[in-house]
Amino acid sequence: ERDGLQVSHNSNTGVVTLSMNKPPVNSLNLEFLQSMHKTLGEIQDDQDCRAVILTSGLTNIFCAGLDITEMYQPDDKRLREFWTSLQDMWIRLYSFPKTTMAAITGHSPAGGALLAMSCDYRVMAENFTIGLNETKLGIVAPTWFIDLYVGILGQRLSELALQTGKLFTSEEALKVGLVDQVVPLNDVIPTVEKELSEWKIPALARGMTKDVLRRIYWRKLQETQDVDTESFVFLIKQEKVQQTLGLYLQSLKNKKK
Ligand code: CO8
Repeated sequence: ERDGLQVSHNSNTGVVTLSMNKPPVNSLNLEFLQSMHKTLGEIQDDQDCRAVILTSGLTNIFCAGLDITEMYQPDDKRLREFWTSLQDMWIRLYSFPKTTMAAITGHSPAGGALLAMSCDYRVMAENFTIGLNETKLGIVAPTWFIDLYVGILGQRLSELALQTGKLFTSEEALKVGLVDQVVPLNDVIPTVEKELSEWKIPALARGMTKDVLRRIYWRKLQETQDVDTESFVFLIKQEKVQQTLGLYLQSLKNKKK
């Protein structure tokens, strides 16, 4: 256990389970993104690892997405660093040469959905939600989030879901192909493990095929990282955006009262 991440290695199967464990909701702040980036790098270099299960150690939450407090009334330098860390972490996860499967054991909005969509296979527990709900917060999902969505859902469904900031229930997500299986909560990990055991595919061929399919997307971001950061910063600094983010944060806090 280190920096909100728990890594466990099964030496029989070569499967590493990477469990996000940052209460209360696994929100992705600067430090957490950096630690995910670093840990993924270590797993990538681990010769004994052939596949990764990305999951959560928290009840009811896979990942609540980007930490909204990083974007609300931000410090300029930190805001840029935050976004660059997200870009770097995403490039690493999306281009990961080993098999990656998401065990979605709770809600998975926005950046949480991005993590899940970047894996090769997704198993989700019943009765949670997943999707890119950015417009509901008054912000815009970046092109590279949208590219992933379109690749999975197709143009028409993406247009509808992205504009309305729709969160799909697990059952809806299964129907539209956003996740590959929906099972009771306790069956999520065993189902992923079973699926992995069935992926007995020569690693080099599988890895190269994944690379062919994915490299245009992560390279596109890699080549435009600075521009992408500037447009993120520009949007976040809009007064209207700040107001909406503030209200959204407040509404999360008021829920309890
Ligand atoms: N960031 C920061 N804090 C959060 C976040 C978050 N994403 N989500 C929840 N929290 C906080 C809450 O404010 C609350 O704080 P406190 O205890 O101080 O009141 C605490 O975490 C617990 O939250 P809840 O009480 O709401 O916990 P629940 O278990 O009832 O619900 C949910 C969990 C479903 C995850 C719920 O908290 C939720 O819906 N959160 C918001 C999720 C969301 O909309 N995330 C989107 C973030 S934006 C993003 O990821 C992509 C941005 C793309 C870039 C845009 C470019 C401009």
